[in-house]
Amino acid sequence: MFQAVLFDLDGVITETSEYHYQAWKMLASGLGIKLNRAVNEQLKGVSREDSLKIILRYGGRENDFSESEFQALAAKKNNYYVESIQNVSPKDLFPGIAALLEELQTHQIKIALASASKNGSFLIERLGIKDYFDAIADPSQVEHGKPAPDIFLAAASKIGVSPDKCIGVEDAAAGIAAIKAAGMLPVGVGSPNVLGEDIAIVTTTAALTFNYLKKVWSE
Ligand code: B16
Ligand code: MG
Repeated sequence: MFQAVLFDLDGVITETSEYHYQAWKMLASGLGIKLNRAVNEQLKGVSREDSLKIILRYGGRENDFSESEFQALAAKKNNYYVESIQNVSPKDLFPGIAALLEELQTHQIKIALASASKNGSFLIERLGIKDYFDAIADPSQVEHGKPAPDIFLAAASKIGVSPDKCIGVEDAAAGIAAIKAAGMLPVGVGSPNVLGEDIAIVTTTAALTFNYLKKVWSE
């Protein structure tokens, strides 16, 4: 039986990608770069710094900033973003997530966050689910972002559960790759076209129940 479930945040627990998009758009327009949703798709699950690199490359401005200017741009985007998530509340939780956390806790399954976001802790507090989490892996402490396994391995290590007893839940292809590389069982939220035909996938988080995870684990 699995002993832990490791959750991605954006796209699994709640939808913050629109807030990220608006914040990046504001930053980019100040640099004369016009962002669109297709570019935003490439930023899902990708760290703040790597997202900025993608945007600057897209706008042909990758060589225009010193390291300190680059860091200032990343900080400016984060200020826009943090301002926009101040009113996030429990009603922004995706369907079924609160019930799943409750069920996992009842069955003494450990729960951890494996998000690329440095705002993860603030968000799960605003969403009213922080008490369910046994650990939050710190993305600023891991060397490689998704698709590398680092953040999932860090989460498992923090709760003291062996990777082969963990389920990882993700909505991004890079995240599924990270879970596989960590030697964990992936469960995708989304479509097989994006996440792969070879893993268990739900189209809505409402289908993520303890019984569903048990079934996937036993197959
Ligand atoms: P921050 P996830 C990711 O969250 C987002 O999908 C991605 O768009 C964002 O750039 C990244 O977190 C870093 O976020 O700037 O708040 O540190 O999907 O890994 O939960
Ligand atoms: Mg995600």
